[in-house]
Amino acid sequence: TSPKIKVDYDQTTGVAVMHMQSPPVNSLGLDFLTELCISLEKLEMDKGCRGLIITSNQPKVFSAGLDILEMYGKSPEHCGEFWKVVQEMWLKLYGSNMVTIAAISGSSPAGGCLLSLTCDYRIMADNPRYTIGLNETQLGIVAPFWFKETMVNTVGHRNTEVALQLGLLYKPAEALKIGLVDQLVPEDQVFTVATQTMTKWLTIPEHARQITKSMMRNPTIDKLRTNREADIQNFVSFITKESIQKSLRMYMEMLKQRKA
Ligand code: CO8
Repeated sequence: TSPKIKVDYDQTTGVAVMHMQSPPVNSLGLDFLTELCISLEKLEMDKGCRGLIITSNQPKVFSAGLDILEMYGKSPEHCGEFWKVVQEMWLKLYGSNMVTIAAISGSSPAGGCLLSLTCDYRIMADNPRYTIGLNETQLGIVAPFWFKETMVNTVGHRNTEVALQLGLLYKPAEALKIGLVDQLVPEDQVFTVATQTMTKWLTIPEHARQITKSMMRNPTIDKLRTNREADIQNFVSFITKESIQKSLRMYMEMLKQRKA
């Protein structure tokens, strides 16, 4: 199988770019996330690699979020294995020593939004057709505490409370207003601006920036790190419930109908 992520690493700038290229919508499945974690580990170990830009090679979509098919009609063992790698992705990215920038070139619901929220800075294409947000409740599921805290750490308690209860998907202008993204740029400039922004971030003394980042993020990271197993159990018992499986099925049918 061809790689779901293309990594370009420029040794002269110390910046790596991850292009997500898993058609049609970069959904985050077990294989995708495993590949992501392996790539991240390699980059993190390379002391010369100081910055990471995450973007999408798929038109109109950054990432459709977690692959619903990994959570629908699967055994508890499979769901547990899947959830573990979702945790791993989050732990690695939210705690990364690198400067991380999300170049959000399209829609970014649920897990796609989470992926971008793990980054240090978010630049989104200014196209009102695109949306971003943690829309879990719309699928009848509940964003776990570490999704919630990542959002609170970004946009504050009140914005998060409204967004999560209603499962809001924001247009770029609204996302910018609450601080869910940091900057909007014309569609064809997302990557260029991400690269320029990276250059600026990389001028800050490395060690000071890294310690500051972990000071901001470690309380949240530690909470998951010390509760991983319980969080997996929670997820598995929730997602395998018949009523939840039914919600997922209805949601997938809605996606198909919307298309027709
Ligand atoms: N997983 C699996 N398949 C997906 C997903 C997904 N997340 N998203 C889209 N697909 C499929 C579609 O069903 C469709 O399949 P097919 O071609 O067989 O009909 C195909 O991908 C293409 O999708 P669209 O035709 O809808 O493509 P568009 O370009 O029109 O739209 C969007 C792209 C905007 C991304 C749209 O597909 C969409 O809104 N997708 C759903 C996004 C979503 O709601 N994701 C939520 C996933 S759940 C999650 O990430 C966090 C879960 C936390 C778990 C907590 C539990 C306790």
